[in-house]
Amino acid sequence: MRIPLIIDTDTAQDDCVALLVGLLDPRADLRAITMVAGNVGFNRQVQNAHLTLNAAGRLGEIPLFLGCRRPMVREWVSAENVHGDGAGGLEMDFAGLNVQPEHGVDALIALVAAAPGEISIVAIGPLTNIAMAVVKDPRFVANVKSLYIMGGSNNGRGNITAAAEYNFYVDPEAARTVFEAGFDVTVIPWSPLSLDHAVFSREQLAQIARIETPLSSFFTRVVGTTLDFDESVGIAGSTHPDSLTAALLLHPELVTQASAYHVDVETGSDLTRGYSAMSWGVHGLVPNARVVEAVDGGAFLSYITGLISQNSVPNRPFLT
Ligand SMILES: [Ca+2]
Repeated sequence: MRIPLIIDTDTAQDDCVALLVGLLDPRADLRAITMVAGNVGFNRQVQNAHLTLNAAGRLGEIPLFLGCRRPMVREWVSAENVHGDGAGGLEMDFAGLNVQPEHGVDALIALVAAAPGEISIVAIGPLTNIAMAVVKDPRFVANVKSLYIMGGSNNGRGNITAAAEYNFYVDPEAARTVFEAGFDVTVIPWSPLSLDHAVFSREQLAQIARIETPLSSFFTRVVGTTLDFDESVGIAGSTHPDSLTAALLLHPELVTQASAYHVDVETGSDLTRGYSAMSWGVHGLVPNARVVEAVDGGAFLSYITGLISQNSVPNRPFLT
């Protein structure tokens, strides 16, 4: 049975891989892509989404909606120092490519309202769009089947600060709003889960590059550019928390350990802005999320490798 989903993304690097999961996995029924301010410049993120659709040969087939262009309360903080343009310098002719006229938040609200309880959302950027939909439509939470969130750390290290993971740091008010809203939430944290189970080594990436499909070339180009940065911060390869999040919705059998937690996000402090307090049940708090603690990392690598071994025909030539 196919799983209907929407991917809410700040498209750069592993977001592109997550979109490929939604585009290429036969279990995925990708209804829409919604864009949120995050990793790199907003318009560049839109281009990166188009590049990914093109790599999959699906340009123009999936509606792309533009959501919030900045966090709810704070100034936007980019991760361009990590991601560059987010696509390894890949370009194409973007002429004539359209986005939907409706705002991304309205699209999220309308799409799940049209199929109440059927559509899951994979949220792999700052949670601004999701929080705004919560604020705007009191029925939104109940209409969403499940919400898969990449963000925070489970009593582990941050990436943008010692305390905080990027997505929650950028819009902590949105993250807090979402965790208080009552969704059926699954969290895929940065640390320790993604660092332990969703890092591809240079050797593994070289094997993927040798597949030599258009998709493996795209993957190698987009993912490879952050390797030097990753190694400079002590990570032995490319990181794939966003694609893992999409994969776990479609293939829950990849999860080997998960527990109920109470998750809240710090909004009041400068030092720990965006810190995710994940309470594992001993503090008397009511659980509001399922946090993934371990996955089968080998099976995840095999899954991604299988996806990009498929033959696709890009709609337009890539310009490099
Ligand atoms: Ca992302």
